[in-house]
Amino acid sequence: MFESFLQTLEAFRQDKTAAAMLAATVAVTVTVFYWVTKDPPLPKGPGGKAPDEEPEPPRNFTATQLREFTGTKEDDPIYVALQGDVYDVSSARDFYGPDGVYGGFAGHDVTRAFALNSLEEKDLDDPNLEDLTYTQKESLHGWVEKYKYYKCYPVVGRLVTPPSGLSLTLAEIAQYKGEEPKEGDAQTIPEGWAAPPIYVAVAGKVFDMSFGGRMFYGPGGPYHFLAGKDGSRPLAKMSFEKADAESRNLSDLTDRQRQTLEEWVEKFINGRKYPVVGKLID
Ligand SMILES: *[C@@H]1O[C@H](CO)[C@@H](O)[C@H](O)[C@H]1NC(C)=O
Ligand SMILES: CC(=O)N[C@H]1CO[C@H](CO)[C@@H](O)[C@@H]1O
Repeated sequence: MFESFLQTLEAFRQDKTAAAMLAATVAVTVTVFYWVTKDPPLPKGPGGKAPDEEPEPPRNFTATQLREFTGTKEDDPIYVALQGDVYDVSSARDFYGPDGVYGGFAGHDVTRAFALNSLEEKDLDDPNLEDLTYTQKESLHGWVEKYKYYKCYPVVGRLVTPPSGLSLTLAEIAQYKGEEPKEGDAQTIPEGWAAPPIYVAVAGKVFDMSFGGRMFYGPGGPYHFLAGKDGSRPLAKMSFEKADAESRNLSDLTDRQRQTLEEWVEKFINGRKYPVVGKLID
């Protein structure tokens, strides 16, 4: 259909007949109708461009995720973390870009380095601020003011250290669906986090999707049905079926589906770098 649409357009371009114009209109209408009425798309496989590649509202970053934002390519954003906030300093690419004097800061927590007015690598990503002198604290304060009020770099999120090494049952995971806790809920938003965690178990590992995946796994997102669940079967089968999301039985998966599952795990760990907070236990 697309091809014939192109041919019609070509005829139209050459200004052959008014009929071509009419045909083009019909083709466009049919195409639009097709896209509007077709089934909702299945989750895209790890090979394809995942829908969770789109821009996000403010989010929380792990240190590992922050490392990605060094502006290596011309249009890539450049982020640095200062006192827990992650700033988008892309507008100062001349300084923080790969060729800038502050290029080494890109993708790092610069809090201690800024307090010490240090360009040394060892002062990056060092959370220790206890030994700062009064002057160093003042210096840090000055940088924060500069970032916030003078440069007005946008804050894109928070730098957060997620838990790791937890052993979680399915019942425990079910409490972390990224929904705002209601009065009397056992689960609360951890200190320093704005958004509650979103746990999804995949092949025995428990990922927190709130680190950059909130649009997809959070409330209202297309994959929210996996939140608080063991997502292994639905992801392996690329299935939106409720029965798959409720089942943990993997015995009937085909080799291809098992491979797809492995690819998801690989994508979550090395691609999206969602933190693994622990393992799923029975
Ligand atoms: C898992 O699924 C297979 C194939 O459908 C079935 O034979 C088996 O009984 C199931 N196992 C459990 C524990 O439900
Ligand atoms: C969406 C999201 O999770 N972002 C939050 C990360 O945490 C900080 C503070 O804890 C919030 O301000 C962000 O909105």
